[in-house]
Amino acid sequence: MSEKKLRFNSTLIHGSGYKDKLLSANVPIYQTSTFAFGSAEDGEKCFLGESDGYIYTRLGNPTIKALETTVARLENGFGAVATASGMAAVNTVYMALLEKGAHMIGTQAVYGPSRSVMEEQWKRFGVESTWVDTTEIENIKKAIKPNTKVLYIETPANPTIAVTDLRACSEIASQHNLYLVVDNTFCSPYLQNPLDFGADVVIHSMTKFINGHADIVAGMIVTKTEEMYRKIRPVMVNLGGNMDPHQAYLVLRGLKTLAIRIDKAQENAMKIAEYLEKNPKVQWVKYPGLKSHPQYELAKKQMRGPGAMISFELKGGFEAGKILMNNVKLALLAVSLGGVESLIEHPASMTHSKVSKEAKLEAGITDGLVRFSTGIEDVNDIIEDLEQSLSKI
Ligand code: LCS
Repeated sequence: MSEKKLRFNSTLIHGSGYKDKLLSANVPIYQTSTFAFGSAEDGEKCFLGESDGYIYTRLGNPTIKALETTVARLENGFGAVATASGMAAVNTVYMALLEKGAHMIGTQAVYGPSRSVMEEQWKRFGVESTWVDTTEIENIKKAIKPNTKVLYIETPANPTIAVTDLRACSEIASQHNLYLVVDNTFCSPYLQNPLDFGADVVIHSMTKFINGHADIVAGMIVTKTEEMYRKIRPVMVNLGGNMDPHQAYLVLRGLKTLAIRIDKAQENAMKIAEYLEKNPKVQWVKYPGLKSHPQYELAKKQMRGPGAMISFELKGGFEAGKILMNNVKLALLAVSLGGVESLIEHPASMTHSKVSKEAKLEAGITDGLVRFSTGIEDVNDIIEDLEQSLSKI
């Protein structure tokens, strides 16, 4: 790796700094669980942290390390910890930063399991949580208690595409001594770098835009400081939520085209959002690139582009949603997001079905809400497909 700090698009390709004797163009897959030591002394040095040798893949592996280095650089962080899934990243962070008697404030409309695991599982261990509409900063201030330790933000949020002010959250977090954790999955580091706005930790489901090809599940935690990295890494290692080397190889491959994939997907998304906004079957459209988005100006300030995720409400509610889902032919009726293929889903009955009805309504997840993850197909084909399926309603 040269000393020169590479720009974003070059970091996507060369950011791992990996080089071996054979000068292989790609980071090899070190498909091994364990690494032999040259001698007892070498082994001792590895365990004492006095050498950068590898011990055991759950603790570290060169393929995984290459991915961690690249994503840490893309997020302007000190270091990164790769995990088996986005949820492994979320739970590792919860475990590292919260304990019995501690309280967390989170964005009301987050990815369903990030909230339900807190309310159903972590609660059993004495961790309290309050979920508020974080687009209104006053709601966060009101929810702070003496035992609040973490402010957990998802922006744009899944599935409402609501945008929360990162700078304002970081100010509150520092005033009240809270850790600010941001799930940056919907943007990827190409569109938003929460650590630059004062966040302490960034989480990614790399299953989505970072990998981008709907062929693996993976997660990443990026920390701003070395101290935070040292707090989180052992939790991942001991919890056992590590990534697999083959998974890391695939993400490294997908990551290389992150910028060109998102450029194309968000160009498509803008046209689709404009089309949907004019369609008489549609009540409203939420897309940060539309002036009608409630946080349009804020999104322009903290995001480098509006992204590829759109949500919209059908006038005909649940029934209309079902008709739409059953008639689309190009977009896949599927959960997940951020891949090269367009996906359409119905949060109320799919991703957020485990969230209580009251919590769903409070968070704006209505029965007629549709979430669209824009792919990189020809936009005319996507719009024609939506047109023919919306006409069936
Ligand atoms: N954070 C966000 C914002 C997500 O959208 C997801 C998954 C996760 C974390 C968890 O990541 P995973 O463990 O799946 O890698 N979101 C999904 C969704 O909207 N549909 O299916 C999965």
